[in-house]
Amino acid sequence: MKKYYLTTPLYYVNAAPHIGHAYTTIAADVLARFLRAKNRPVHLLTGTDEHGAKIEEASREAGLPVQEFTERNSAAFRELWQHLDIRYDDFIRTTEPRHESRVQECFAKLLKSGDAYKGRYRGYYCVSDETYWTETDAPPDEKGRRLCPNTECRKPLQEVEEESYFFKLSKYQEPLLKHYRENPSFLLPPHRANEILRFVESGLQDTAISRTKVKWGIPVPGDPEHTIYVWFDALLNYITAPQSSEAFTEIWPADVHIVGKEIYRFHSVTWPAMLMALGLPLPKSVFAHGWWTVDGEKMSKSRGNFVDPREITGEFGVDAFRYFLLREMPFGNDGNFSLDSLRKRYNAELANDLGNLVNRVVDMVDRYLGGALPGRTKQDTPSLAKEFTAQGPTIDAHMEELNFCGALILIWKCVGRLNIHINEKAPWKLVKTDPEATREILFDLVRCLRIVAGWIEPFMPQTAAKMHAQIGVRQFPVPLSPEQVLAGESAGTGKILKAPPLFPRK
Ligand code: ME8
Repeated sequence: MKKYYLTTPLYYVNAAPHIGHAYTTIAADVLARFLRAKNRPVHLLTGTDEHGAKIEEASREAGLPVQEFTERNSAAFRELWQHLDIRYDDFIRTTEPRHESRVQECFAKLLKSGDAYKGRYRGYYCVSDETYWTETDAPPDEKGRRLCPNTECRKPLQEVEEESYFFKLSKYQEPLLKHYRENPSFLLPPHRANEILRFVESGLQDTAISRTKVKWGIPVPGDPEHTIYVWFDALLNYITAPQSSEAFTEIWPADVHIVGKEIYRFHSVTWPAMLMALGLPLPKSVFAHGWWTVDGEKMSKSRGNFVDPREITGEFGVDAFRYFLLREMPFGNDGNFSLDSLRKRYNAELANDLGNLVNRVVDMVDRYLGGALPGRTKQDTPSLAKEFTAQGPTIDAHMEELNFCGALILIWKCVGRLNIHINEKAPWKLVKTDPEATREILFDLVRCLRIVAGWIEPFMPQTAAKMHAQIGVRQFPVPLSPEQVLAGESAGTGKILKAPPLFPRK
């Protein structure tokens, strides 16, 4: 059975991973966990992009041999993913032999078909973005400098003239436009599609795909004076990672490439054109999410304001960090990160709304039922758990559309509903007159908490596990959907577990 194949970008190893890298990878992990919980076979690929001028320069600045430098920095990404509870299925480094040899094969194939040819490149190059720019893309500013036209970058460009291999991108202009027209869910989210359509309609130029001035790269087969342009090399990772043709057919075509908006063009124009040239099916969609600023400013080396995920998790925990990133900024939009807004959401939504709720319910079961979990009552009257179950399909639809924020908003509406319900029913009063009705209410509340725990598992796996332990879920596999929760109850067994608050107030 074909697996749902999702990917993150391969991150450059020039510097330590920051909140932006964590964001994309957490989003991919959340989607993968959601799908696994639905018993969908999933393949999540991430990795590191290790060749090219940018890495060569950074290793020189660090005073380390480039291999050692990339080794060390790639490991930092893997360690961070472990820390952030990212469960990927494969991690690819572009310096691995499995990748390098297949990149050379692809290059040779394009040479043979005539889709790659030798020429001469004259123009400008941004090392930071590893991007070619033309004279008209980057006119000189008032000081006579040519700066990278990417507004997120604006670094000075290098003037380059060198012999270069080119990829016949121009040939794919019409086929690309046709593909976009016929596959409206290829360019996601829809509000970003126009930018790509305008760009392709305005005319595609052939692009350079090799460098002679950069030594740290994969040699062009049969012409080792040239190394393969880092983007041509890196994009291919999505197909070089599977080791065998069986593994390849299990995952390809990818279901979604999740990328930041600044590399959307590479993924929605260059990459599908490369695949067409290689005679391979195209991914089903490319999803570009927005960018984080920090306290209203762009993150940059000169400002020194890169947010280190470990600093945040050290204070607030891994789950709160994962939750905040996906709750604060709708996936696809831009947003701002600040400790202040993180603290506000932490205290209001995690400590108060959810943490307190779990505490209250566990406490009441302890007090009024001696800690024994309430079992199904005789009538099983219309209950909140049934109302919650009706929300399941909408939450699932949001998740499938990568609308993580929408899903969380809906889940928290349910959490709010539980808090109101407790206040209205006031079990602490009711227990004095009607213990059976109290039991029924507590049974419903525990069931609802089990449903909530299943919904939040993709976002906050540690919290879901703690909730399951506290509310007596001993089944394996743990019930993660409302249907599984409702089907899996054994009446009146087990005990609640009293535990410290899920989210101590900050
Ligand atoms: O571009 N906000 O790697 P990279 C949100 N190697 N996301 C951000 C972000 C921010 N401020 N900053 C970075 C490369 N990201 C290439 C990719 S793929 C074949 C090659 C995230 O290390 C976002 O996902 O610069 C963005 O696309 C990625 O990091 C860029 O990582």
